[in-house]
Amino acid sequence: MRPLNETERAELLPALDGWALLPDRDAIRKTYVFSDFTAAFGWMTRVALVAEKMNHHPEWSNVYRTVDVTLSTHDAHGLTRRDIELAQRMDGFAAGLTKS
Ligand code: H2B
Repeated sequence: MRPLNETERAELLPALDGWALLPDRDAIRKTYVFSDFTAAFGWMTRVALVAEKMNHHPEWSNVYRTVDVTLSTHDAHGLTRRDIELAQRMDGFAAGLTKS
């Protein structure tokens, strides 16, 4: 895995919904707000199983119904296609569950 190049970034990042580059490291971040804790933790459980299968794990924290997620590929020291793929899977599982 190698970090995304400029062309790939220009194409892939704007297509993501609600994800933003961090100012201080090569990673993307999104905050999900669910209807309640059960929705938030249920979503985390589904994501965790996919992440484990992908062998690609999020940096995340949960407070009640909010889940704050940062994605980066540690082995590549930056953003790779794997982060984009996990972001898309997360958004897919969150569809219809978040308040925005
Ligand atoms: N998750 C993320 N986000 N980045 C990685 O580089 C990574 C990972 N590497 N999960 C995997 C595990 C690696 O440490 C193991 C040994 O395959």
